[in-house]
Formats: sequence, structure tokens, C-alpha cells
Amino acid sequence: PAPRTVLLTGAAGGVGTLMRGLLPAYGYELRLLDAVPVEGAPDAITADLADRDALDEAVRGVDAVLHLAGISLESTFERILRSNIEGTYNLYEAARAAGVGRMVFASSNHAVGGTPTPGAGEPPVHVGTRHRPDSFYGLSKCFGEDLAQLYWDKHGMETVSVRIGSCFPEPTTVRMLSLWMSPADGARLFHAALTAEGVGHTVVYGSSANTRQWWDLSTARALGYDPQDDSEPYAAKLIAEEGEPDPAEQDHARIGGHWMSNPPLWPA
Ligand code: NAI
Ligand code: 15L
Repeated sequence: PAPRTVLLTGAAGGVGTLMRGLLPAYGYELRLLDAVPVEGAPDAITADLADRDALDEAVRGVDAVLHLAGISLESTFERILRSNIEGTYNLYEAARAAGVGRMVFASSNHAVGGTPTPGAGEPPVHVGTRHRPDSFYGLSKCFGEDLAQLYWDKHGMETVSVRIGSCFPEPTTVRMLSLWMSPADGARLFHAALTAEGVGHTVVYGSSANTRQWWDLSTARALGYDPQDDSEPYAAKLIAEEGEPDPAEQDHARIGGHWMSNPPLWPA
């Protein structure tokens, strides 16, 4: 049966706020959780992923979990360890104990951020490419994907790991022209990931149908995802501001862009 009640972790964040707006139209009843209060949602659970008792309570009776919570930029290893590695483990353990059958994990392009960007005429990057993190943050997403694989193989808990490109209302850099996932396509993809049958552990790339796509979206399309948006209408303005991306430049040589050399940092 299609999942209806979904625990949305990271509900106060950027993607969480967008999905709170968009997913109810697909028929979901969302239970919200974040470490900080969720604006306009007095029923949201305010809890840290370190709080196993709160997680046990939060997953009770849900059909699926959309796991967006975590540090979403680069940080110290210790902080990433606590929120993204131990936090994701705590949530999976709580979900396993409660018999939750389906997880959707917000992985990231930074799990493979060290991968060279495909040049003209080269094939797009497939999900089978090896993990190649560009940061401790990307490393934590590699861990999350491998945890999901373990919980499928060992416990029969299904996950779709979505390597999100850049999910924001609009692309704001030339790099994002190749990675952008419009909020509406994000909702389409998360809906497909929550409802497709027999996914085991499936890894997909999360982006719109961008003209300048770096990804192979075949595993996402196999779930029923049919992206409707393209970053191309934003291209002229962004290229006028920044110039055409030059793959010889370090910032454009790898999928993770400037993250290996100069990552954006999570506030201390
Ligand atoms: P965000 O930083 O806006 O939101 C993350 C939320 O998680 C915040 O509200 C924060 O309070 C919460 N959080 C952090 N640590 C927590 C903890 N220990 N316990 C409970 N809550 C905690 O990030 P955004 O952009 O909304 O991203 C959502 C997810 O998608 C993140 O996991 C991020 O790594 C991933 N992602 C996002 C991309 C994007 O383009 N926005 C790209 C790739 C991955
Ligand atoms: C991510 O993984 C981050 O969470 C998000 O804030 C963006 O920086 C995105 O990657 C990106 O690469 O654009």
C-alpha cells in the first residue's frame, strides 16, 4: 500500500519547508521533526537526532520516513559525526524497531563530489560510480547510503537514497544549471521514492531535466519520476554574471565544484 503518514525530519530547513508546502497535495499526512521549532507548525516535534527516545516516539505508526535532517554544509568531523552519522544511525534503528518499511534518505551530490564533471560528448555520471566524497559532509552521505544498503540486506528495510543536486527555488550559480532540482520536481521525486514498489536500496540522482545535466536519471525514472523542469531559462542571466563554466578551472572540474578547496561552512 502507498505510504500515507510520513515522518519528515529536517522540517524547519530549506528543503523541509518546501516539501511541507508541496507534499500534502500528494495525499500525505506529514509528521514534522527538527532540532529547532518549525515555524507555523505547533505540533512539530522539536528533537535532536541524538535523542533516541524522541525518535522512537516520532516513528511510531508512520508508514515511511523522509530523512532530511542533518548538517547540510561542511563542518568539523565531530559535529558531522554526531548529527549525520550517529543521527542517521539512531533514526534507522528507531525505524527498524518500529517496523517502518520505507526510508527516503537525502544523500547529496557531495557523496560523489570528487568525480570529474562529464565533458562534452561524455556519458552522464551513473549512480554506479564509486563513492568519491569531497568533504566530511560528503563522507557522511556515503555512510548514510551504505547504512541504507545494510538495513536492506540485513533487515529488509527499504530505502531510496536521493543524491540531491541543488534544491532551491531557483538556480543561483552556473554550476547549479547542471544540478538544479526545482522544488516541484523534488516533490515529484520524493513522492516516487515513497511509493515505488520493490526498491530494495536504490540510489538515484535528484535533479530536474536540465539541458546541462551531469547525471544519469535512469534509476530515478525507473521509480516513476518524470521531471518537468529545466534550469536552462536561467542560463543566460547566470552566464552573463559568471561566464561560461570552464572545466579547466578547479571550481568546475569536479561535480562538487568548490567544495573540496573551499567548502561552505555550517555556522559554528
Ligand atoms: P537545511 O540546513 O536548510 O536543513 C537541515 C535541517 O536539519 C535544519 O532545519 C536543522 O535544524 C536540522 N538538523 C540539523 N542537525 C540536526 C539534528 N542533529 N537533529 C535534528 N535536526 C537537525 O538543509 P536543506 O538544504 O533543507 O537540506 C535538507 C537535506 O538535504 C540535508 O540532509 C542536506 O544534506 C540534503 N541536501 C540538500 C541539498 C540542497 O540543495 N538543499 C543538496 C544535497 C543534499
Ligand atoms: C548540498 O549538499 C548542500 O546541502 C546544499 O546546501 C547545496 O550546497 C548543494 O549541496 C549544492 O551542491 O549546491
